[in-house]
Amino acid sequence: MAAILHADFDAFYASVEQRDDPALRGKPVVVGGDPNFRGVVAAASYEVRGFGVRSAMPMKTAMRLCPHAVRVPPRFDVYRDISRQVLEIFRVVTPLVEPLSLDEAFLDVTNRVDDVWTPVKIARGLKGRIKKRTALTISIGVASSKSVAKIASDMDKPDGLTVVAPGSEREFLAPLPVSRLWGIGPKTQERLALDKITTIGQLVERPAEWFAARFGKSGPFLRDLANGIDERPVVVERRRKSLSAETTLAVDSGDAEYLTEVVERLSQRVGSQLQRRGLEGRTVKLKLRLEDFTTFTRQVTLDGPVSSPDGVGRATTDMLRRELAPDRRFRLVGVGVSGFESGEDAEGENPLQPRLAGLI
Ligand code: DCP
Ligand code: MG
Ligand code: MG
Repeated sequence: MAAILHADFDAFYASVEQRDDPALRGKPVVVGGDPNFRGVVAAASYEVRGFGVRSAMPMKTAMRLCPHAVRVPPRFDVYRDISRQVLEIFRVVTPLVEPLSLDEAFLDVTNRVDDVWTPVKIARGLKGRIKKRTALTISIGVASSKSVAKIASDMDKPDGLTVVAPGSEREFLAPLPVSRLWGIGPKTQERLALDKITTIGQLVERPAEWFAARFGKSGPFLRDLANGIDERPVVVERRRKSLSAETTLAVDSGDAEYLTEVVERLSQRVGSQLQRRGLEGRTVKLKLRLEDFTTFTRQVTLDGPVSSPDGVGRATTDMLRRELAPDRRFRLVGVGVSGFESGEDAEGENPLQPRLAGLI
């Protein structure tokens, strides 16, 4: 039986800001962009969540819900460093670590488990080590699969530890809303509600044919997930397929000079990331969103690979020029590069030998 951990920091960006500025502790904190420039909430501290503030909400809405909230701009470099530190701690336990984002990862500890080191004990050890090293709390879910572990890590936040014993997956999932399952978004949730299906328990009562009819090709997978079955392995190497950056403009604009400047800045950002990672791509993409939210992309495949900020900039500004028109105003622009020929694997290497004793 596999033993999978899913670890996820609590209110990550917001907790880091509270850690580094004692004046913010115990206060409603939102991390994100300026409300006057269409800023969005990246992270909401637990204090501000009581007011209904959530990630991805416009900052304007957040400040209306909680006018005394303190807004802090994000510090990605700091978050990235913490993320690296924690991955190192994870890799002391097992090389089988799959990062999902800066603040979360799966660990396959199956081969590390014995009579003394139960999965729960490993999870407790990790939580303690991370708290000591970063002064932050992380919540962990322990289960026999990725899907259940991920759902479990969210059950007891903040500073949670939720264990789903092998064999009790169905029982654990049954009372939870269907939206907890991978791939069930708000639309699917609404459609299921029309059939009086709101919990995972109600979903699993449906026969296989119903799943196939309702969800097509992904029917069997979803049915498995609802039953607590998920055979997907923890994947250590995940080669990056593309690099991109985008920005919503402060004001919709059709101004050629301004737009070119923005596209060049994004190209610089993507290009320098390419260089930092030693990547070369052949496909350069420009993403555009008009003021009416119509979104489209233009892309070009180059004769030779591109790896420099200027190379990316030449390709994107060319494409931009062709899209400019007197009556066209843009709301968002983005730049991306894909089609890599060589490449690193950011998270693949494991310099540390697994050493469980290091956890205590
Ligand atoms: N994030 C973001 N935009 C989003 C969601 C998240 O920029 N729409 C960033 C900020 C979060 C971090 O990613 O702090 C981690 O995302 P999580 O979904 O794990 O959310 P939190 O860690 O903030 O809270 P939780 O305690 O619920 O995990
Ligand atoms: Mg989190
Ligand atoms: Mg997360």
